[in-house]
Amino acid sequence: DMNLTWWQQMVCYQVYPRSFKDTNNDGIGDINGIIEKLDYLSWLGVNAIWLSPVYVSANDDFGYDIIDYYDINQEYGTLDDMKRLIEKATEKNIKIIMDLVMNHTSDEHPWFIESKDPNSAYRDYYIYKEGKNGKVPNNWTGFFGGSVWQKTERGDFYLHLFSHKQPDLNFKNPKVKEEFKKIMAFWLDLGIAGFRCDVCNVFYKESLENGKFRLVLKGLEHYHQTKRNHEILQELKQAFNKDYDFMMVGETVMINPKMANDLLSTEKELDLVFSFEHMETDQINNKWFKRKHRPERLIKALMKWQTQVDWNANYFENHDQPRSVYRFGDKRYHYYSATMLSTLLLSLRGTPFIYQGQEIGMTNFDFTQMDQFKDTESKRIYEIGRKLRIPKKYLFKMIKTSSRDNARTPMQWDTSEGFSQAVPWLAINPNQKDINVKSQMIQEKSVLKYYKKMINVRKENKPLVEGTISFIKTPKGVLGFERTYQDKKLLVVINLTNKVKKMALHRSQILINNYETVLKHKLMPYQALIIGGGL
Ligand code: ISL
Ligand code: CA
Repeated sequence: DMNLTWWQQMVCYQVYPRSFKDTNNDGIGDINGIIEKLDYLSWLGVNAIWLSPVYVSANDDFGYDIIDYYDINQEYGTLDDMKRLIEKATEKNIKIIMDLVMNHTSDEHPWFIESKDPNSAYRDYYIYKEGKNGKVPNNWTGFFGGSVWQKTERGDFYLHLFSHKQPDLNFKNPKVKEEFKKIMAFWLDLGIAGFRCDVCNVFYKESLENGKFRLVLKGLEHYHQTKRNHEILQELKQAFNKDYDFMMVGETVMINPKMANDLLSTEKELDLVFSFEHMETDQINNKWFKRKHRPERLIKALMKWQTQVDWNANYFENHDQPRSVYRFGDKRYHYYSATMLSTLLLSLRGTPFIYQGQEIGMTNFDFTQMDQFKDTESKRIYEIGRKLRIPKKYLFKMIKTSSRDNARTPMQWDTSEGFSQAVPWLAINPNQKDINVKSQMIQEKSVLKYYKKMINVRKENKPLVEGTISFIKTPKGVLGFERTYQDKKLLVVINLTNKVKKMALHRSQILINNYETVLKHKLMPYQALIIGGGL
C-alpha cells in the first residue's frame, strides 16, 4: 500500500556463499546451504538476498573472476540447485539479487583464451596493446596496486584493473554489451529479481592515455563515470524494464552525491548505488592507511549523503570491508555497538543492506601470519609492499587491519560445527564460542534478537521507510533525526560515541531502545533509540 517500489521497501541480506553454510562437508559453503537457511532468513525478516557471485569461477577472486556466466560453480552446486533456491526463496517472499560482473572475466574464460590469438573473433573482447620499448603501454595503476598491464607470451600487454587473472572487457566493442544482455535475460528468465552490478562505473575506457598524477588509481580520469558508461547502463536497464519488475544496484566507486544523482536520474540506469564516502572516514587516502575512527566524521558523511541523495543504499559491511562492530564501535561495548549500528542502518532513509554475520555482531579475525590470508588483494599488497621494502611487520599489521578476509570467515551458526564438519576453506573465528546464531537465539538479550526486532519496527512504522528525514541539533558524536510520514513523526537518536552524552529526552512511546531504560537527561555509550510522536 505504499508509494514505494519493492526494492525501496526491502531489507536486503548479503550472502557470501563460500562462507555461509556448507552442506556436503567439503569446507566450502554451497547453494543447498543457503536453501537450508531460508527459514532463518525469513525468521529474521529480510525479504531479499544479494548473492555474491556463484558462477563458474577460477577462484582467483572467489567468484569475481568468472569463467561461465550461465552456470554455477561446481563447489557451490548445480544450475538445478540454483533454480531450487529461486523457487524456495520465492515461496517465502524472498527475492534473489545476483552479482553481475561486467568489467572483467577470468583469464580462464573461453573468450579470453580465444582472444590470445590476434586473429580471433574474440580479440576485441579485451584490451590489448603493444608496449613502449618493451615497457607497459601507459602509467595506469590498478585497484589491487601496481600496473594494470600484464605482458602476454606474444610480448604485448592486456589491461586488468583488478588482478592479472581478471582481464578487463572492451566495451568499445558493442558485442560485449550484447553478451551482457544475453546474460541478464538468462537470469531474469530464471526468476531473479535484480542485479548488483560490480564496479559498474569504470567499465568503459574512453582512452588509454597516461593518467595524471594520483596516489592511487592513476588513469582513473580516462574511465571513471564516462558518458558512454552511462549510456551502456541505460541501454542494459531499459532493455528489460518493460518485461521484468527488476532492479539494479550499482557498486559505484569514487562517487560524490552529484555523480550518484547522475546515475540515479530519470534515465534510470541504476535504481540504487553503493557509495563509499562514509566507509572511508576512518582512512587516509586509501584503506591500507587507517586513522582513528571519529564518530563526527562518520556522521558528517552520512548527513551529506542523506541530504543530497533522495534514496541511498545504506550499509556498514560487505565482503570487501572489515567488520563494523569494533570499527565504528568499541570492544568494551560489543552488544551496544552492534545494536547501535543496527538501529542506524535500519532507520536512515533508503534501502538497508545487512551483510551475513553482522546480525550477530561478528568481528574481525585475529590473524597472526601472512599464510592465513586467502584474498588475492591481501597477497598482492604484501608482494608490492615487500618490493617497496616496507618492513614485514608493518605490512602484516596493515593487512591484518584492512584485509577483506576479515569479513569472509565462515558464518558462526553455533559453538562448533555449524558452518561445516570439515576444515573450512578460511579459518572460522574462535570467538564463535561466544558469538553465534544458536546462542543468540536462546539468550534473552542478543544482537540477533535486536536485529529481528529492529527489522520489525521498521516494517511496522511507515515513517522509517517512507518518511522524509530531517536532522536535529545534537551533542557532538550524537546523530538525531526525524522521520516524518503524513501526520506521523518519529525521532531517532543515536549516540555513536563510547561516552555518556547530555541530551534532554522524552521518555514516552519508546519504539526501540538498546538499553533497559531511557534517562531523562543523558544518553549512555552507544545508546540508540526511536521515540514516537517526535520531540
Ligand atoms: O575491496 C576494495 C578495496 O577495499 C575495493 O577497492 C574493491 O576492490 C572495489 O570496491 C571493487 O569491488 C568489487 O569488484 C572487485 C572484487 O574483488 C570485489 O570483491 C567486488 O566487491 C573485482 O571484481
Ligand atoms: Ca560444500
